[in-house]
Amino acid sequence: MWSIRMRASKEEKHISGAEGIYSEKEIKRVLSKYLTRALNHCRGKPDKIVLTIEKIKEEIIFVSPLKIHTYFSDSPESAFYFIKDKLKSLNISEKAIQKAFYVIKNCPLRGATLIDYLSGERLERDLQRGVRVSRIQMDSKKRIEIIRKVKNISPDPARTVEALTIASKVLSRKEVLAEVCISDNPDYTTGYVASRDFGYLRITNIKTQGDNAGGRAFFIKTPCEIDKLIEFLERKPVIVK
Ligand code: PML
Repeated sequence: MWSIRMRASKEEKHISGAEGIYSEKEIKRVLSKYLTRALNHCRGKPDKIVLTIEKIKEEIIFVSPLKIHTYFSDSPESAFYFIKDKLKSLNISEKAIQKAFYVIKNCPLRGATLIDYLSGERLERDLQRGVRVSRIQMDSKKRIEIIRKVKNISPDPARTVEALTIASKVLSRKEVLAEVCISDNPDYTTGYVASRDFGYLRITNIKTQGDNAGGRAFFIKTPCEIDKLIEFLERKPVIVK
């Protein structure tokens, strides 16, 4: 199997990205799909596109997808209070929640920020980049099943599948208590909060249309071996099945 990744940027600023695990015979098709995506993004035309095709040499592990639910919020304010409630039910502190939202809204990162669930301290080694969850794929049958399930409620079912794949890998680690995600796409106003307890909880109107700010925060139960966790999130091949 092969890991294929795409990253498009303009003047070093992130425009779009995609990735998956594929068989050799799928490489050509996927490259063309990723290129089309890189060149046609609402954040603008990139001046650099990096495509990485890497043979996977280590064992692939399989994890289950989180259960999907949707909460229909009517404004970013009510979305925020809803998320806060959910995170507090997991004993995540007010300080940690405020920090996560501050980073998501003010620090454009390629990857996610890792937040200590009590102190609110940022735990990732590279504060400019964050932690990029990589080497992931949704099993093709599962993908069809999930697309069918969300096609009437998600404006972009493929995006929902991608995000669910990331959240399912991330929450397969017991050190991670929860994830919050707001899309950095100005046209995509549905985000989510996820945990093993309440699943993948999509939230409409998490931000207003046209807002470029977005990102991911993972709440980490400390003490933990942070380097091992980062290595898993960035390098371990995982198929969600
Ligand atoms: C959903 O519709 O399920 C939410 C997906 C959030 C996607 C975040 C992103 O743009 O990558």
